[in-house]
Amino acid sequence: MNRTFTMIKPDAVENGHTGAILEKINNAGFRIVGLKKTQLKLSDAEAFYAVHKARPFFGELVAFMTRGPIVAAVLEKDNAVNDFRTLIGATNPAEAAEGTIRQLYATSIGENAVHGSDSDENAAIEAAFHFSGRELF
Ligand code: FUP
Repeated sequence: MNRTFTMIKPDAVENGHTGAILEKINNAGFRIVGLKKTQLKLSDAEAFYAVHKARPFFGELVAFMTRGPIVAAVLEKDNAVNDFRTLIGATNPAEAAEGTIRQLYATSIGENAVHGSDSDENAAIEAAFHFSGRELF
């Protein structure tokens, strides 16, 4: 079993898609190991997305990610990282495959409904950023 980390982003929470997205995650065979609704502070978003600091969209990205609550989760499944990225679809919803979470619920490349870790190593780092060991079951 592998783990991945996800956030349902402020756009999807605002638009009332939290339940539908969690249902898709559940139906795709992921076990929810940890789950919380929270809101990132600016310093949290800057740290989480530090890898993108030099990119032109960094300011917009951290403003977006802090503008409202998110739902963070740790998910478990065989091949969790890759299978979850398949479930969410391409970063740009206009390019996301039919039936993927981003194709269904995202509005733009910046406001793309969900995050999914891109490696096992980053999944562990990102899960530890949001959850303590006592919050994972
Ligand atoms: P992904 O792994 O699919 O979440 O995509 P990236 O790690 O490349 O990008 C992280 C976030 O940066 C995206 F979810 C949204 C934002 N982004 C933009 O706003 N514009 C871009 O051109 C690329 C990414």
